[in-house]
Amino acid sequence: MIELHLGDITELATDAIVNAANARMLGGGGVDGAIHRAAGAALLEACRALPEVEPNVRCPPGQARLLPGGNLKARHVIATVGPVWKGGTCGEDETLAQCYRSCLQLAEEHRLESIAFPAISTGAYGFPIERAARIALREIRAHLHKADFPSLVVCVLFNKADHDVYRAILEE
Ligand code: AR6
Repeated sequence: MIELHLGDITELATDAIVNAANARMLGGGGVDGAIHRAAGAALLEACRALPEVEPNVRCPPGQARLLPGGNLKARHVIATVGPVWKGGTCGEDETLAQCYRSCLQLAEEHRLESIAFPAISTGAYGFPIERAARIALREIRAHLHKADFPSLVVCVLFNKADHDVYRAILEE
C-alpha cells in the first residue's frame, strides 16, 4: 500500500525513514539536517563508522545504507544519495530510480513492514518534482507488486504543492 503524508518525516513511526543524504554522509541541510537533529548522536556515530569507498564517499549516488534511528520514532534510517540535477541528460532519472530500488531492497532484506520516503533530490539537488514523483511512484509500485516487504510505503511531502503533484499522479 502507498500512502501520502504532508508533513515532517522525522515524526513518522514507520520501521524506517529514508534520508536524502550526500555522499559524505555526515549530515547537511534540508531533510538530512532535520533527521540528524531528531535522531541525535547515535546516527552520526553510525555514519562515521561506515567505510569510505573512496575519499569522502561513504555512499555513492543511487546506493543506500542501513543505519540506526537513534532518538527517532523510526527504528532505522536508510540513507541514500540522490543525483544532482544537471538538466536531465546525465543519467539523473536512472540514478534516482536506483535510490528507490536500493532503499526498498534493504527494507526487504531486513523484513521491514513500513518505510517512509522524502522526495529525494527535489530540494537542494534541484530535480523537478513531477519528474521525480513519477520515478518514485513507478519504482515503489513495482516493488510492492513483487515483494512481501515492506507492505506499507509512505511518501512524505513537505509542502502542499508537492503533495498535490504526488496525489495527481497516484490518481491517474
Ligand atoms: N520532512 C520531509 N521532507 C522534507 C523535510 C522534512 N523534515 N525537510 C525537507 N524536506 P533536500 P536533496 C523535503 O534538499 O534535494 C542536504 O543538504 C524538501 O522540501 O533535503 O536530495 C543533503 O545533505 C524536498 O522536497 O534533499 C545533501 O547535501 C526534499 O525533502 C542535499 O541536501 C528533498 O530536499 C540533498 O539534496
